[in-house]
Amino acid sequence: MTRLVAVSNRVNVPRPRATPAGGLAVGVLAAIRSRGGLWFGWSGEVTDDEPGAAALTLRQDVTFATIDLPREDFEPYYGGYCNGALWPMFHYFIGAVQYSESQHAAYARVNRLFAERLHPLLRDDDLVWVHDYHLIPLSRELRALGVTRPLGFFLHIPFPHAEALRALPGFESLVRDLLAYDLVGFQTRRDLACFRSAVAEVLGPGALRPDDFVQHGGRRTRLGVFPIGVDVESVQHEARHSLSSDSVKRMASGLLGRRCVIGVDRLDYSKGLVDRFLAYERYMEAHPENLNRITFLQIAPLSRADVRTYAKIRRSLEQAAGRINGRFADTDWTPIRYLNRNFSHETLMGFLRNACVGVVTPVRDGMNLVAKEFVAAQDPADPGVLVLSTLTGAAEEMDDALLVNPRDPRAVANAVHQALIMPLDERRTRHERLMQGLRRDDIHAWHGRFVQQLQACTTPEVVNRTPIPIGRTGTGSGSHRTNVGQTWR
Ligand code: ADQ
Repeated sequence: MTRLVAVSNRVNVPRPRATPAGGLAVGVLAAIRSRGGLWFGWSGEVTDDEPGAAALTLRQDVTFATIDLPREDFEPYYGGYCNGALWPMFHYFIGAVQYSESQHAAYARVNRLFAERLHPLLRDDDLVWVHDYHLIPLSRELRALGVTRPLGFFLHIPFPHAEALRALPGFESLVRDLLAYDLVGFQTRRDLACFRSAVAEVLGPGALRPDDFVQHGGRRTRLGVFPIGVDVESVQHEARHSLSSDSVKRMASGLLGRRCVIGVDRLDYSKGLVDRFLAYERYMEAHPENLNRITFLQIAPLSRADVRTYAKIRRSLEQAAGRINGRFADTDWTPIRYLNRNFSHETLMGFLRNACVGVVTPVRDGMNLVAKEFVAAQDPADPGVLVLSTLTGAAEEMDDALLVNPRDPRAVANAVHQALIMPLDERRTRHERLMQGLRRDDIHAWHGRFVQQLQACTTPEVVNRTPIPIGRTGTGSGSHRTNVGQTWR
């Protein structure tokens, strides 16, 4: 079987008791584990030296190949161009986009470094699958090194319409770089349609061919929709199993018989957390009879804490939670329990199972795996209800959730109320239908379909036959390396 080489900004080498990986990491690992292969990316360390060859670690048929990043490039690449320009632009926070030429140049340098360190590891029949917005120009850099084999790219976040994207300096090269891949995958049909609008803007509508192909400069790029899913059996198992764990028992007993409304998100402005708190305040205003009978648990571990916009959203949330709790709390009850903590995935699934309403209300999200995990974690005999933002990719598939506009506090408050009073029959019917979708488009279907389509791309040419040495190789001396502690991609 051909080997799968996955490339992402951050590689999470599994370690006992490590902090949990985000949605991307879970999906990538599932893909490589299904056929064996290599996962290449950043180690989480920065160095003052010239970054050396990739360090290789073998774990259960997966080779993890990691490189350090130059200290001077890391911040302008990661906090700067990736998360200060691309992330807000792709999530339609156009006013928050901070573009700088020097950050853009660091982005280009890091992508070149990725290509240079990855290239010697490639074998002639590898399938190369690149993940997410950090690595859009990797295609161009690999092509410049003579790589002609099929390259696939999957965008985990939304793709904005050309009308928005046009505001980003240099957007044309992002579009051209994406077209240097053979297969480009998106989460939803909407994202694909937006990418087509960007192709038409840059190359003219003539480049768009029927059946989702783009023809340009002698190359044909296939476009496709591959909605990421969850491992349904594994989530169900974790949710059941963790009910007897200490953390989940403590969570359940801390509710003192109250019903639980839950939100679980990375702390990110795209997740709509302030609007969610305000909507919950609206719910409490409208239903004083339920004060002291419901607890809203919001788990939001910090991410990208060094990026300015993230520090701001954190402050806004703390203020909103403090004000709302001050207004409604009683001596024996806190309406909103707000935790900036990571939990193991299994514990989280137990929390989701114990909740009767899941509130997933991002103002923009590529997919949102928590929505799917909430449904999969429920007890089918007495399932909870999902309140889901129409602005998530998940909403395209999950119309048996209660779909809401996350910016409309009255609509969200009404949906929370409807969820709390929904009769058992209706909850079961909705849950059953949602589960059918989750099983059909699970994590295995996601990577299986992508890899199959990548394999169907042009026959690859021989590039390099160097076998991969296994074992840890040096990458710059310890004293010059700094772990900058990024757990989330
Ligand atoms: P994220 O923005 O990270 O992913 P999401 O899809 O919700 O968002 O995935 C988060 C994952 O992290 C889930 O599996 C969740 O269980 C886990 N998680 C969240 N909070 C946690 C906590 N406190 N402790 C432990 N685990 C936690 C990006 C895109 C999404 C897209 C995914 C996958 O932004 O739109 O769905 O990639 O493609």
